[in-house]
Amino acid sequence: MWNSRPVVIVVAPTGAEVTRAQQPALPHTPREIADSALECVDAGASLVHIHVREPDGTPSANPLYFQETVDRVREGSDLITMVSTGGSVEMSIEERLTGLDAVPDLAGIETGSLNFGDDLFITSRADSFKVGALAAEAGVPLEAEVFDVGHVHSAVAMMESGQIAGPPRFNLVLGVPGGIGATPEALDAMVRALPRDANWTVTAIGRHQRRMLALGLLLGATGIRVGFEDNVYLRKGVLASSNAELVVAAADLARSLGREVATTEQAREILQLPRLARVGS
Ligand code: KMH
Ligand code: ZN
Repeated sequence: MWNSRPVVIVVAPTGAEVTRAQQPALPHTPREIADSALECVDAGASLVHIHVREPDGTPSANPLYFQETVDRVREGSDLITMVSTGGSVEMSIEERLTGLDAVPDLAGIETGSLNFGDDLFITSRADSFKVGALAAEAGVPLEAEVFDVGHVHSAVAMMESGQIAGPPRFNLVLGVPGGIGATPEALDAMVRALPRDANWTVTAIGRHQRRMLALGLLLGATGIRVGFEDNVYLRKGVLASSNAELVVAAADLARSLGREVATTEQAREILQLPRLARVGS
C-alpha cells in the first residue's frame, strides 16, 4: 500500500544503551537532549522520542529531567514530544512511567517481552495495562513499540479491548538482538499483522538501518526513525557528527524515493494528534 502522504521523520537523540565512548556527541542533560532535537527541526524531523539521562550518561527516570526536556523542546519548536515508557532494561515499570508526568504529546507503550542483547526487557500484560491506564488518565495518546510479531498481535488485542486508546499507532522496531530481525521478510511479517488503518513507523538498529527504512518508505510507512538511540553511524565506518546529520540523510532518502517530508503540523494531522493551541491563535 503506497502512502502518498508526507513521511514523519522521528528523531531518537539519546536512548538508554549508547555511550559517549561509542558516540562523542551523545546528549546527556535535558538541555543537550532538547538542543539536539531542536537542531533536527530544519533538517526535517517532526517528532522527538525522549529518554533522559543523568549528567554522567546513566539512563534516568527522573521526572524533572523529562519535564525540562519537554519544556525546552516546546519552547523552541512545534516538534511532537514523545516520551519512552520503555526506559532501560534496568528500570522497574514504575520508573518507566515517570515521563508521563510531563504530559507529552505522545508516549510509547511496550506490549511484550524479549531478550535485549544480553539482558531481559520485560513488559508483562499487567505492565502494559498500567501504562495504558496511566496514559489515559493523563490524556496522553499512545504508540505501541513492537519488537516482534507477537507484540503486534498483543497490541492489536489491547487496542480492540480499549486498554490502549486508539487510533492505532505502531513503531516497528527491527534488529534488536533478541527481537525480530532487520530483514525484508521480518518487516513484511510485521506489516501484515497490523490493522488496516494503522499508522506505522520503521525503526531499525545498526547496519541494516538504511535499507530497512528505504523499504519501509516504499511500502508506505507513516514514519521512519533515526538518531543515536538506533545507530551512531552516518554510513559504514563514519560516525555521525550530530543527530541532525542523521535526520538530513533520512530526509534525503525519503525524497529520493518519492516521499515528501512532513512538517510538524502535517505530522500531527497524520498521527491524529491535537493541533497545537498557540497563545493568541
Ligand atoms: N531502551 C530499551 C530497553 C522504548 O523506548 O520504548 C527500550 C526502548 C524502547 O528504548
Ligand atoms: Zn526508546
